[in-house]
Amino acid sequence: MLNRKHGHLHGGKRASAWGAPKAAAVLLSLSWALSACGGSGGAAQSPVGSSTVKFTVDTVASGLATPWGLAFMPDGRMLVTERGGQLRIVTAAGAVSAPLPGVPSNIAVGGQGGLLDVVLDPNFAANRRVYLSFSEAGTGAESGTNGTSVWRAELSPSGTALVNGTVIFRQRPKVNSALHFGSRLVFARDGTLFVTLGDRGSRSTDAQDTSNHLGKVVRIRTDGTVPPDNPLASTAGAAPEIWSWGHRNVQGAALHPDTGVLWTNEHGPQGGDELNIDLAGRNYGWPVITYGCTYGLCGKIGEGTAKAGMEQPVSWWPKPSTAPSGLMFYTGEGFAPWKGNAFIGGLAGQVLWRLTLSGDKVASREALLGDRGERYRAVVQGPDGWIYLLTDDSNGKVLRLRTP
Ligand SMILES: [Ca+2]
Repeated sequence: MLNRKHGHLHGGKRASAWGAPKAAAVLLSLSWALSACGGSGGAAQSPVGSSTVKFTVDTVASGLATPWGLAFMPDGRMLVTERGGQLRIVTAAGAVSAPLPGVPSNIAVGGQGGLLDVVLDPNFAANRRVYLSFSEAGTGAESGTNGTSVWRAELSPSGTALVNGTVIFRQRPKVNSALHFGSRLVFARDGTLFVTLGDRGSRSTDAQDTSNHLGKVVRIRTDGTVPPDNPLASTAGAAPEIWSWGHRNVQGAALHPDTGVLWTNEHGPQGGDELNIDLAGRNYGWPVITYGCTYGLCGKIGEGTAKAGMEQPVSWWPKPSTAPSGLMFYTGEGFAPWKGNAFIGGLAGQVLWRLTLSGDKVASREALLGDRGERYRAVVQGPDGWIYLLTDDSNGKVLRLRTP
């Protein structure tokens, strides 16, 4: 039962998905079937299957309060954020540290907001720099509002605190909302930092308005300044940090290992979650074009699914929405058949997606771990070549997938 595989992506120029009602039914039935198989319990479990690989799921750590971001340090330990505002160190053996002091003091915790992603500087071994994204509470005239910000700090020599913390980026404008903070942090190969942002669930035109940071991916230097080759750096009236726009809520991002190009995934409307190749100066359509419909009554959104000058997703998810979070391209040796595959966590979908790629196209898509009933927030390749996941729960876990 576990060795079944989803159908293949349809060809053609338009974005494709397993979007036909029949395919959606297959997805549903598979996920239902998976839920009836397998079991869990204990730190290490019996090998479970995919169409190509048997693997074991280890619970490395548990008891994490809604973990959101995970970054491996050179010594193999992990920095893990908890949405409530704590940054902890988790060892490979599963020991969880006390919260590290030195995180931002004005985190707006609530709804989807809080302490979110974490990434190490590419030169961490020398400069000990750590970057955190978080929803920052407004003060003064901005009291009652919030927005995604990026905190740069250094891990102290003893490794027990962050020091010299400072905000290097603030999403403008701050909004009174608990929704759509985006918030993945990814270093480009040139040392600039991508920050993915959401539309804050606010005015629908914001994601198309390049004078603000709502519904954008931005690219900054680590001192917060703007790289002069950003696509709108010389455009009057534009926010110069912008890399791409027309996004709804981007919660997965990674560089393609062969090309170095940024790929992102985002929460679309109902039946409109997307995977995109995220290129400079491109408009990804929200809310003018999109797949899917409004949550609730499934009302029409925008003008349709395609428009000149707006990008199509590489792949998208029909109803039921999977709610993608986290993105990782596998480059390790432990899962040799999976080399080059993309992995995406599903929150509402409660699966780990494995996508096979053919160049810039998605060739197939397989749902893993559907038997566990867990929401997958982040997916990261460990230095040991295994796949690490964060589960989105008040008793959140670090999981490790390894071959038996
Ligand atoms: Ca789009």
